[in-house]
Amino acid sequence: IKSIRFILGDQLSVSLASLRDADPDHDLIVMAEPNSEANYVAHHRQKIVFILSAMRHFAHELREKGFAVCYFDYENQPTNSFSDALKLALKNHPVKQVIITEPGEWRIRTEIETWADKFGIVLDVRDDDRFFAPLSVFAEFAENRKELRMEYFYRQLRRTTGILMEPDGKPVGGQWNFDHDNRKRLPDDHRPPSPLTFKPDSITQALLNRVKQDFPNACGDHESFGWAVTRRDALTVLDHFIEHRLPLFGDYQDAMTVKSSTVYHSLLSGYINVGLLLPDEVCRAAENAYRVGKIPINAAEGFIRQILGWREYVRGLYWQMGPDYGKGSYFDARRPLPAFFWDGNVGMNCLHHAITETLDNAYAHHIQRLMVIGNFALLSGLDPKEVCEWYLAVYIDAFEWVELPNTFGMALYADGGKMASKPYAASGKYINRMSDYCTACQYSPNKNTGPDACPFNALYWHFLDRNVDKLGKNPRLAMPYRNWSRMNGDCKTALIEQAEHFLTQIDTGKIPKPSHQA
Ligand code: FAD
Ligand code: DLZ
Ligand code: SF4
Repeated sequence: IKSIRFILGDQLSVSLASLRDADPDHDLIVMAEPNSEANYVAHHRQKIVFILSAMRHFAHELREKGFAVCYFDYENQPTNSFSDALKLALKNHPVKQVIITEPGEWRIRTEIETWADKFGIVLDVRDDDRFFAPLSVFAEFAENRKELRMEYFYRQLRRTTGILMEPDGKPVGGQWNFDHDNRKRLPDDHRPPSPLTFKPDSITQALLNRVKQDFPNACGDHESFGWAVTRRDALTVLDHFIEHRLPLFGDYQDAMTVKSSTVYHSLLSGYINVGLLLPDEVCRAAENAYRVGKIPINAAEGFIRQILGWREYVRGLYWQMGPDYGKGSYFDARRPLPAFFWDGNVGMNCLHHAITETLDNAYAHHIQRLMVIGNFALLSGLDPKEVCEWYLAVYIDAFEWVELPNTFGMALYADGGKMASKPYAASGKYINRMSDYCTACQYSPNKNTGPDACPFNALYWHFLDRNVDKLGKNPRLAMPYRNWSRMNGDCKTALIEQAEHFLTQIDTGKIPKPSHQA
């Protein structure tokens, strides 16, 4: 054995930079399930089972290819950290060289940086080229720019990859963006098809049987586990999505409904983030479906923008901002996370659905994450640290490089606008326009004050009013501030009192529960 190839839980791709030149005769693969990774937040039980099962299947695949895999599972060979696992591996196989692909978060990057000195080895850390853009390309993009915006980075990547581009350098369909076509409400009689799920095999089932007792800090329900855990099954999900869901993905991209927790979304984020699917193959499959006439341009562009645009942008931003991104709070928000984030027991029907579905499935789609839960956290002034920890824990796809910019930057605007040009703050009228949640809610989206007024309405004005120093000059908020200033004094006072009453209900834990439980 000449070298160790250390593979992390979100690096399950055979084409990984640190695997593609590996040689079964000379390289030892090391993988581990350390205590540190299971416990840095109260991960959802499905997330733990998903990652561990996918890792175990991946190790099996590598063994079938002839590799020796030294696998530290949590049951039989427990370890405290990745460093601990490497130390044990080196004890049995004292090699000079360790090869790894750069990890997905600062915490582990810092840990790995100690390895060369600590273990007296040569450490080869390779770029993670599963992304479209190397980090140096983002750094160059960011250089000399006063503000960073996704749209420009996305267009740059469309050009360099040629995805959805005409030979003459123009975007396919004549526009870069079809967002205005992608804001339809789901018709009342329309029920989206169910996504593809899988019956757990013996490896997954064994983990499901033990997850509750072995990971007592974990949250959420594991009963509904239907995730793919191998590349083969993840590819089947991709095909199924392209065939049955992508055609209407664009139209209903922003829609929310009690009838479906997934609408037309792909549910591919977990697979892409752990490496079972590659972003390039996912985008090319969507592009191909458009080019052969199976899907409209608003679906193809809308979907590809999420991966080639947002996913690449947030990854670049995470590393560009440095290890302190995520500390502090632009609005000085300090309210603790309400207990209902852990059980969904809240009477606001939109929030009740979004949180309950999250805890049941380790999944909520983007608009639920951003415009319901995130919007609530922003308007109520919840502490960004606690909110970010919650998001990092509860979703199947949550890894810090992607979770943090989305939560801290996009949803909470806690970075003061480094990630997004304005806070995604909205009243109940937005939620009512894009969903059917309000019909069965004890509150009314059309009322601003009174016991049955939608709390989002007064909170929205309270948020703008209390942050006027920080947001009053933002041109994108000129209209709501103008409306606020034109409102008469009594009206303003009533709204502020209404919001403060509600905030007190949060602080005292007396926020109304769903009416059937009240
Ligand atoms: P689809 O709607 O089908 O989108 C297709 C793909 O595009 C996704 O699979 C994902 O790979 C990518 N994508 C879409 N939006 C984003 C985005 N904003 N940033 C990065 N990639 C994106 N995504 C994560 O992968 N991990 C997270 O921890 C995470 N946390 C989030 C927290 C908040 C507060 C918000 C607002 C968004 C977060 N997102 C996160 C982004 C997005 O909500 C999820 O990627 C998406 O909901 C996953 O479901 P899907 O695969 O069905 O996505
Ligand atoms: C999130 C997670 C969990 C729960 N467990 C493991 C594990 O047992 N082994 C592992 O290698 N990775 C795990 N992960 C993912 C890591 O916390 C981390 O986010 C990535 O490895 C960073 O690249
Ligand atoms: Fe949510 Fe308000 Fe609608 Fe109730 S009325 S579902 S709280 S937006």
